[in-house]
Amino acid sequence: MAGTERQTGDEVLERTRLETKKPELFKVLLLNDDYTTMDFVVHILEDVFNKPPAEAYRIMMAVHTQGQGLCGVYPFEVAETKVATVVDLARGNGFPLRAAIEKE
Ligand code: TYC
Repeated sequence: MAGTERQTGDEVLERTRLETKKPELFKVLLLNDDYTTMDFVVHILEDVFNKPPAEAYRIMMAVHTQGQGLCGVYPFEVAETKVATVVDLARGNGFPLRAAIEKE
């Protein structure tokens, strides 16, 4: 029989459960440095990670005082794109800001 379905009499049993696997999720972390301005990091958190202003400021201060901070959790390709966007914007503005991906 073609495909993955199984047939018993008139019934076709579909293997729906096997096709609804959740994607693996990855954390995007911002890393502290001594040169990127606090204002620029807050803008990144608002514009790239869609954080409201107070939450963006809180995350920026967490990174500043603790070395790193969680910006969001995404499927791998989204996480990769967020990191690339952060690095592109930072380099374009002359800042060494870095971001990292970590498996959830
Ligand atoms: N430590 C930086 C400063 O004092 C601010 C900063 C915060 C930089 C968060 C990076 O991810 C960062 N200007």
